[in-house]
Amino acid sequence: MFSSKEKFKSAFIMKIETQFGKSLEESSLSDKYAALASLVREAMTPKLVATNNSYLFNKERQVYYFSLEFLFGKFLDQNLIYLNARDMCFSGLRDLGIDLDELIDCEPDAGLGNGGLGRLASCFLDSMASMGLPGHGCGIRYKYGLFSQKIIDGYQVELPDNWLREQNAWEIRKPDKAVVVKFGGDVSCVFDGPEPRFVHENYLPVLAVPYDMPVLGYRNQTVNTLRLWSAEAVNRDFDFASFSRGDYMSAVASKYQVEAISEVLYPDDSNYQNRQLRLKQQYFFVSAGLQSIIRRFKKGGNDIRDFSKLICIHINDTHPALAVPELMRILVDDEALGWEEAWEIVSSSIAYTNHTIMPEALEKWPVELMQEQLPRVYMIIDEIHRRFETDLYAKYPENPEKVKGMSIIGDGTVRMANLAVVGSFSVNGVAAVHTEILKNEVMRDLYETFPEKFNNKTNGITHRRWLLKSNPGLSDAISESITKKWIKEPVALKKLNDLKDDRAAQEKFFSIKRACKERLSDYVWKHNGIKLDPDSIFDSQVKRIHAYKRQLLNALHILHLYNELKEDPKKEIHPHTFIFAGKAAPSYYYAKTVIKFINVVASLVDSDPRISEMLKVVFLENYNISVAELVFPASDISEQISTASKEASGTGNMKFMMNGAVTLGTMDGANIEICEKVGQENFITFGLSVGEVLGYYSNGGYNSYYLYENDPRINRVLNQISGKLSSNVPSDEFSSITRSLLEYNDEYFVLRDFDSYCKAHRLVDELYRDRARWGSMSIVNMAMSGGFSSDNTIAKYAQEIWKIKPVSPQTDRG
Ligand code: 26Q
Repeated sequence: MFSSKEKFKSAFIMKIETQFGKSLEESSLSDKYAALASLVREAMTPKLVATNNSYLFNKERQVYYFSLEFLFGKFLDQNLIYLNARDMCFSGLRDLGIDLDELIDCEPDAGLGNGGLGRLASCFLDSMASMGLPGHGCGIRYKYGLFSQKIIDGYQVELPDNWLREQNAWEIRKPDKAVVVKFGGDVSCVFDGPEPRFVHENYLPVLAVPYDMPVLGYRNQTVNTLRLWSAEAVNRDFDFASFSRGDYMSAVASKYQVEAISEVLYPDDSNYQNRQLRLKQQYFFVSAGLQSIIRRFKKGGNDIRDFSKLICIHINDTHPALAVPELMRILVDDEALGWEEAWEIVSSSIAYTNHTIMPEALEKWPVELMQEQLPRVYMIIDEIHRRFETDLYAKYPENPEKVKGMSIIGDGTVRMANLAVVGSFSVNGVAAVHTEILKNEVMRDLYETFPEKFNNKTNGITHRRWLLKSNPGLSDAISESITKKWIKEPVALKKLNDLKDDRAAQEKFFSIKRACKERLSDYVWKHNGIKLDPDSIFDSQVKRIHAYKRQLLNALHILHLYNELKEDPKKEIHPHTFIFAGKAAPSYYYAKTVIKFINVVASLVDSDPRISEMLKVVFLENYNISVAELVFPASDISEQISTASKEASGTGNMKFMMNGAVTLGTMDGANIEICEKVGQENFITFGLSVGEVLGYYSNGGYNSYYLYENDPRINRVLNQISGKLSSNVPSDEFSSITRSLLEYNDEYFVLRDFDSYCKAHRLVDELYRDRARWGSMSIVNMAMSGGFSSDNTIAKYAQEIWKIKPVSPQTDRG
């Protein structure tokens, strides 16, 4: 970044003076952070320009990853590492009496995502840039990211996440690249030429202004772009027409109505209200993104007929599925192509990833809402639907039910998953078992109709963020023992297998793990005022709170363990710290009750001095990327306990494994592949299989009440939670939990898997006491984790779906 430390120091001081008009001494911590971040961004700019130029004139295919979510976390530390400038900055700042780590902490997390899907998008951008691949992101610049969570008296309370309060050092506003997106209005057909034309009038124009964020490749020449769109009123200040009519208030109101589109990220919640704004968000960024891609495409001197040869649009779940009709609209209405020609282009440019198999989570939009907000786009969806249905009736004349099931419009709604499958050339699931369930269950008929489109791409995570950056101690030790090759080629981690039974290597690993536990304990002490014991087993379940992820199973087991310890004063277990973290959607009552339940169990355990020597439960507030980066390195056990068949893949499982934790998990999602890679002996599994769960769903035969009556452990914990667990909790506090388990026959098989889960925990205790055994398990997990680097996943997307190759930016400026 700078040729010498001295040059860096003077540039830093100069930056503070010019940016803030202050001397170094007068500047605050956040001034110093902002100055350093600007310097780093400036250092990336020449590469950004060179990368863009090489893409513009290079006739190679490029991919645009469309996602409503990108969950990056902080940038500064990572960018310094990628630029190979961290050590120099650290020492230069130390000379000036500044602690780099304090500056790094100053940056707010970019939390523009809910969880797995959003983080996956960020990992993918990281891998694309680090592999020199021409791949960009396209999303929304939400003013507020996912809500920030406080735990007050054991309950979740939501606060706005105002991450843009201070200037965002990483973005570049590009007002000259703004485009207009149209909402509402009327469409008429005009016959004034050889072909009829559709004219859209009386619409509400919304200005989409791009903010570009640089996505830096690891120590290479590539800097790709994440383009985030912000909604503004077309006339920024006022609608002068209404202003001059004296209608000041409605002019102001309309400005806020427009800006609301990019105001806030929606929490993952299938029962959400105010759907209209979410639909507008989807169309807003899809339309803006496609318009800007086409503008740039033409600027490169390309013919629109070559679009699919040079461009691939990847849609992250169905949230951007309006790309299908919107690209049709642009090609037919704006570019005057015929329908068939346009359809050929669209359906060979768009690829779709599905992230859920839960039918109730598949997106559907009411037809009236679409007609009202997106009249022209709806006409196009209707035409795609009509043509598809006609083909299907010809193919399955004897089976109208089958045709109806696959239709794009049905029951007064637009079915986004069907639209996405029909309009794309590739449909992928995110783990082998998930793809099989899609093909054989959820999308069986669509798979039969388009078998060639379906493929699997098991998720991955960037080892650069989740090991190199977040666990520097472990990274250094790995590099010392197997060289640094793994950083560029993560499968090289496999060499660690040679050390699995090396006692010295194991002890080195344990001492690093201990240091990571101390680091997390310091954080918990500072933020939660709770003391953790770094010599205990750290057993973590960190992820969104959802019934199918079964945080409840974990909490019920802890309550049972408490009962056992209480009952038998001679019983001893290795001291155990159960760590929970995660947010519940604000309107998801059941999930919020589970949070309260965990916190009540935590206090119960704490209230007994003898038991609290062996058992500790903590719920970490406000789980986000920065908290995740402390938890993964510090954990011994990774709880991945979803009901088999429900977790599409999971990616936290991979982050734990990479940091040497052993998985305690069901045979679900990517757990199955992790278990295959590390071997049964290095993975602790329990519970029903996918086949058994699906069998129960289709044939019945499960009776949760029977287990309640016949398993005394279950009987006891359920009676406890419907009685008085704590003096300040009303006795019906947890009735939604007991009802879900007993009255609704335990949809997620919590009680069915309880016994097996308890046994798995006993095994954990036994294995952990055998240090050599545990050390070996941990090392094998790290060694095999390279296979789950998103570099491998992206290599497969690039080869098998996108057909893109690395492009080397032409630069001699470093
Ligand atoms: C829905 C309606 C309204 C507003 C928001 C939403 C919404 C938002 C986010 C629905 C779903 C999501 C996110 C889903 C998600 O993160 N799925 C996870 O994706 C991971 C990456 O593929 C998988 O590893 C996980 O298994 C899957 O749960």
